[in-house]
Amino acid sequence: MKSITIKSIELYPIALYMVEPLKTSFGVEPFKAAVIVEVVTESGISGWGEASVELKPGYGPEDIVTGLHMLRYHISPRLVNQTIESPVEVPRLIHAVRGNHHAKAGAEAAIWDAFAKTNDMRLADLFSHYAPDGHQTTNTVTVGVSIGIQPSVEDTVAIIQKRLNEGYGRIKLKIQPTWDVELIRGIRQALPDIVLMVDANSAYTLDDVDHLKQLDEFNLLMMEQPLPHNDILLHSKLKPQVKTPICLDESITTAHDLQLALDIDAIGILNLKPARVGGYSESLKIYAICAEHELPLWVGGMMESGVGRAANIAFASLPAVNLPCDLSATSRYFDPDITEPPFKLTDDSQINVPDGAGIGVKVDRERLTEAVARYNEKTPFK
Ligand code: OSB
Ligand code: MG
Repeated sequence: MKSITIKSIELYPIALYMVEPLKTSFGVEPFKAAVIVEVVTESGISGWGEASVELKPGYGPEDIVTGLHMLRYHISPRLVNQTIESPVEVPRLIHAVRGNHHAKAGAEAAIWDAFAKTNDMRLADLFSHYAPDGHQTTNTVTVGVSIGIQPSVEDTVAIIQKRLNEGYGRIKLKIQPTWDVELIRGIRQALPDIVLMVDANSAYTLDDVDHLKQLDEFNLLMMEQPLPHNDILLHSKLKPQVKTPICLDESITTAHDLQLALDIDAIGILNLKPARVGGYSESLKIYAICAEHELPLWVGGMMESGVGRAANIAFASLPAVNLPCDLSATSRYFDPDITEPPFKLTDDSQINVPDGAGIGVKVDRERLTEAVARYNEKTPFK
């Protein structure tokens, strides 16, 4: 494959209004914040990536200002002028920068896109190339939708109904200790057969075991990240006490974390977010471990713009991703997005991988400029 030489890196902090905000156990964001990364190669190709940093360090430790800072002063300088023979070399180039996974993932993603475009390949095929032998892209991703905390059970049923009508075959509800058993009981009364799961975003402690056991009767697909973000050990103590499968999100930030979670039997399912683990190179390592151990796997999201979502969709088309992903249609997130064409849901709750090279969707520069202006106007960090 052809190598790329990075000539420059442009950073665009953006704000996009969400069609439907996502209230979680740690709060709600007024808009979707992210840093869009453009890597320009010596031969004039632009690769796009998204550092999906938010406004509050609630899900992860970064925010948009730290993301911008790390990208500008610590990550980009290590990449500009480098010749890259393979995108899996990137983590080594920025290894001296500790942590800051979302920022690193944004830069790495832009390089993956530039590399795929330089070699006139779809990103999905490039990921397949680095996946275990025989793991070709399936060209489609089975998806679900993530629904935030609503004021009442009735409101929640109404939104679920709307999403079911749009074609989503799996519903994820955000929960918190004051809003869980009663909510799920109400949903199950109205909708006994839907594929349903919950995400606690680390809101519980091991003292809540008896409380969490009450969710066992509702036939949930899984319970995502019930316990603290940095505590794999506690999840190993919870897992044998509940019937609902335990899915880890926040706790798994490296391939090493996943190996540990498997070794101590703390995990039943993995939500892999490429941003959380620092990019697609680490994601491919994690993917290979999941495939080897037959650990059920799906790809999560950070309410990414089309730039971040396109790459995640390409990754999620790998065959060992075998549960519905949090990669919904564009209409669930933004109107309009900064990319074209929008991602659409098929009748069987799937999204197709686009045909074009790289991420396969085009960045609309005018909308990108508007989104940067919106960020500069609305940012609380002036
Ligand atoms: O915990 O999975 C999460 C969004 C932002 C931060 C954390 C999470 C989420 C989601 C989003 O649930 C799902 C999506 O991108 O559709
Ligand atoms: Mg989650």
